[in-house]
Amino acid sequence: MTTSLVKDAAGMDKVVLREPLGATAQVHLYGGQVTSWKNERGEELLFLSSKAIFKPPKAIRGGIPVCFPQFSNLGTLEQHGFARNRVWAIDTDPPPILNSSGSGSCSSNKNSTVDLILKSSEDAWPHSFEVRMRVTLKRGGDLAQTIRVRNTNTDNKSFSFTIALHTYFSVSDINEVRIEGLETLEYMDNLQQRKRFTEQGDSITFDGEVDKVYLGAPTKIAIVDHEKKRTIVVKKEGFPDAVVWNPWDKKAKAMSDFGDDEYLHMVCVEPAVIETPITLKPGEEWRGRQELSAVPSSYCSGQLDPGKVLQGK
Ligand code: TA6
Repeated sequence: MTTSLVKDAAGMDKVVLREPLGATAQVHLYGGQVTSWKNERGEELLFLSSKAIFKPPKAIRGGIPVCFPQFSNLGTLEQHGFARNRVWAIDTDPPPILNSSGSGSCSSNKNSTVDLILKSSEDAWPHSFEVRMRVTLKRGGDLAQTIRVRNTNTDNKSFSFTIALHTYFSVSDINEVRIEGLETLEYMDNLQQRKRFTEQGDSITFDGEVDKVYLGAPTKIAIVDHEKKRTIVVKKEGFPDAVVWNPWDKKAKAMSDFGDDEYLHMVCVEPAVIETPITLKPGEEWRGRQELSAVPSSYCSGQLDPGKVLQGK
């Protein structure tokens, strides 16, 4: 298992995680953002736009942006907060993962891990906080991400926040993708002024723009890529909601850092805290986690493997 700090083509710092069977992951210090997760065959499992801008203050379009302390634009801060537009630091407390020469190994266990931290500074948010993120590439290629928010206010003030791991998954063709696990749930539709509806389908498929916040979403959500015969399973803790987003063609064209046809090859499934913000008193800490795994999935007479996957069989 190795973890190393390198520069990307744009000269930005990123940490590369490797595990012995060949899977890798990359985390940019800018935004504390996972920007790549590849399986042992070198296949990229996350979507990163070919037009992504690796230059502050623009957020990197793709991977796993961290939306904190505000999801969306419902509040006083910029869209999706500022955590994704800040440079995070390697967290040396807990003990440094990377040694001074920028490489190191995790002798402690079979995983490759990096710890990052974002501390409050002169942000437009009048609170002291520490956000710690641990990204772990497990032996065999599963990717785990734990994020902790601590209120470090000294003025005895609580603060509330919403948060999401805005994960962009790579898919072969959005028209051949189903999402399992969110059926029958109540959701807020961002395309209809966040009005509430109940999901009717027996799974979610795509034939146009989708921007929905599912409330009280289950621990496990499956993204079934028919063409690739691959299912990505998202396991989440601490995030009661889940956002599903595909911009489709019109919105894709309107985004300068997104290719016109790239909507065909991505879907966002985002563990989130949206409906009920988290409130922390000074000294209190919140923790959320997502774990991503890619499993083979095949169809037989229309029965979806993910049903088994979701039930953990
Ligand atoms: O998660 C879905 C969403 O809130 C959409 O409404 C869309 O705005 C998307 O996030 C991307 O937001 P961004 O600020 O990264 O362009």
